[in-house]
Amino acid sequence: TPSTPESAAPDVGVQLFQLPWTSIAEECETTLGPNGFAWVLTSPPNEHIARDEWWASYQPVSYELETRLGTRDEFADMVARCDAAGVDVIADAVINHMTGQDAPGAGWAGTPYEHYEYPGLYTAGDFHRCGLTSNDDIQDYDSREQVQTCELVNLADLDTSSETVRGTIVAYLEDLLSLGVAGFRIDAAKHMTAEDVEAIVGALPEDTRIVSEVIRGGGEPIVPEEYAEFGEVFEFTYARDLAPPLESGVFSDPELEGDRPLHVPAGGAIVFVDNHDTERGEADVTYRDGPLYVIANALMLADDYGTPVVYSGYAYSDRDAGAPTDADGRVLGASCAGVSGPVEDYDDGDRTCVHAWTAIVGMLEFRAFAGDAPRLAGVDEGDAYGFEREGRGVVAVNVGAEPATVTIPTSLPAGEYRDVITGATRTVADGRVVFDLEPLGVAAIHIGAPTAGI
Ligand code: ARE
Ligand code: CA
Repeated sequence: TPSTPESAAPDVGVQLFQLPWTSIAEECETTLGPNGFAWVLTSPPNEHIARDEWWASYQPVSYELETRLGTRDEFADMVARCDAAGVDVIADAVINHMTGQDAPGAGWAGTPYEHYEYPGLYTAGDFHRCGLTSNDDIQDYDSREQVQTCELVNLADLDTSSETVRGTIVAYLEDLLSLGVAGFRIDAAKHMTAEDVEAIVGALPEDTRIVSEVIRGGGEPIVPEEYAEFGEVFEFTYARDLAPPLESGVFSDPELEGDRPLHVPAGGAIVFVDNHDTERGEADVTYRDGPLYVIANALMLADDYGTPVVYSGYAYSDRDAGAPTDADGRVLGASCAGVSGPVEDYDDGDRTCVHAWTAIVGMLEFRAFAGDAPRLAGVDEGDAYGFEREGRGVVAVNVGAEPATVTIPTSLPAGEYRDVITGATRTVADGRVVFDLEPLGVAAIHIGAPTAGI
């Protein structure tokens, strides 16, 4: 029986939304590294408008690495400490646009700006003014031209076809690489042509990891596949398919098992249950759903499609509300030490700490042992469902409000196994494993954790 994981390279990432650099460094050392997370996605690291909402981060004023999440030195220290803990840092790169404020102002670090004037960086001629809609805003996502040359919610849209604009962006990304980041989430990639994004990232070292945010929209002409040519992409269809069975209990769906329409090829897909936009929008299952959210994450982490990124943010009742700050507006640090799962009632601003939850950590262990073994056809019994990763592990969930039992045929050797979720003993005998599951329960066993043979 193998006692070391099948996959030498851990692949799971975590998005630590609006967490300060000093806290991310600590999480890398105490939680992410030890539990086998491969990478962390940070919020944007460059100077932004001075406003309290979290989305101030998405309105760049300059490429100075000074934000309410920390200073340049703190960012550099975080990258070094995460790297030493075996965790790559992926920075959120907001390069499609600058600010969306009509009035002039000063950024977080004091840099003055106007809507289309950013001293030392860009002047009015560096921006698209599409002239296709009344206020130059995107109105029709069915129009490629509008989406890529008009403004996303009034955000001054950089002319990324311009060599000088590209050069300025590349210099910013190179600065981050010089501090040791492994790659970038390309924010709003859909709003730049694939050609423009490719030209920009093509100027960076070949091993730079690129993950483009291109939200798949029903029938829209711009699709993630265009951006999968030169990097990875977030596959939004995955979360959309994952959620409905959690409500209905009907899992036997060919779209979940095998053939996946509207999904980019697995090798280039980053999958997630939710992210900072979808938890405030389209996602049906979020931290608010407690155990159901655990189930969604467990199914994703057990799956053989794509590279998962776990989302870890903070509780809110106002969708615009930023993370809690000190009197100077700096976001307060937070530690996830000792957080073992979701709680019933969150106060606004509480960190969810999803990456520290026992079940998530257990599923990372499962995933490491599952390696690249294929996902076998599942067994759907009432509100319970489970499947095997061939010869490597078995996972089961119960989305119902009553206890449930599901029997899953398995090729795992007969014996007793430690359930990585509950710590209970689960028995494989006669080529099957019978899981007795709590209401909204999860169970998972893998070949690396037998407790006894039979
Ligand atoms: C804020 C205010 C606006 C104001 C603007 C300028 O909310 O009212 O006009 O500032 O002052 C985030 C927030 C926005 C915020 C923005 C800037 O979500 O509310 O605007 O920051 O501060 C599209 C894009 C996709 C984008 C989503 C939000 O295609 O790239 O919209 N996602 C990324 C980030 C966001 C961020 C931005 C981009 C901007 O993840 O957090 O915005 O940097 C269909 C389409 C999608 C489309 C979606 C929503 O599904 O298929 O492509 O997503 O509709 O419109
Ligand atoms: Ca654009």
